[in-house]
Amino acid sequence: MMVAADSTVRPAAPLPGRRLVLVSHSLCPYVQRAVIALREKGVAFERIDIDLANKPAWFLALSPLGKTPLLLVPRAGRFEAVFESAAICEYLDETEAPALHPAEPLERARHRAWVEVASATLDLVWRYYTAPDAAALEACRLELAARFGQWERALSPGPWFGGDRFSLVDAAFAPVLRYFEVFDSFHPTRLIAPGSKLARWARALAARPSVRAAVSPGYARALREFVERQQGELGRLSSNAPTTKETS
Ligand SMILES: N[C@@H](CCC(=O)N[C@@H](CS)C(=O)NCC(=O)O)C(=O)O
Repeated sequence: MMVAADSTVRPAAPLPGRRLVLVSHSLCPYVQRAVIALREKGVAFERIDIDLANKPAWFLALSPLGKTPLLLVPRAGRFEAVFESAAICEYLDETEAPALHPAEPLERARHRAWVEVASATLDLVWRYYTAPDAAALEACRLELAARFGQWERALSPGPWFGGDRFSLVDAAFAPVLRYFEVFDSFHPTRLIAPGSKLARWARALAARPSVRAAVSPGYARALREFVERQQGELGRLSSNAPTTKETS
């Protein structure tokens, strides 16, 4: 998924230190997963936001697909780079307490599979905010509604995806649901039925400190500006609606 080109710094190559470094982009939903995992575990890290429209050479040398997030792990005076959000979150889960994946193998496999569902949904979200006209937007909304219906059936009674423990699945879905907090503020999608398990889950995720800290205070405005630059139907609806009140 391609994201915004501006409002990012262009750092020099990070110098090896003792802390983990998360190479990020301010709007990237996959980065948010890694930040949430790091914060849930209370691990100190440095976040470096880069410009994905002008990728630094050091980043391209470390990230085979040229994508954020990238986790730089200090090792013997240099950095080892871990790429792909799932690999990063799994690495953090294997090295830092508390465990965010369930211990039971079948339940863990189910959680890993649902992380993939969250990733596939991010592709659909991209199609939603780039849909060229009202008919395409509505077609994507209906696809999303079918997905959201699946989640409602898969969700535990709560508060989290699998029950009473926050997990990596929660970290993977939180950025998906955050999009709709912003989109619904100017064009209601009616994807989350009031009183549903999904509504309660979305509220719990939005209030979770690790989730709130995964984006900067200007996120909602920056996301709307980014969507408006896509010049699709949702961007037009955003331009014609009042400014978002910041919720993050
Ligand atoms: N499968 C990757 C997806 C990461 C991804 O798509 N990152 C986007 C930003 S949200 C990116 O870096 N895009 C730049 C590009 O594709 O050139 C993951 O889970 O980490």
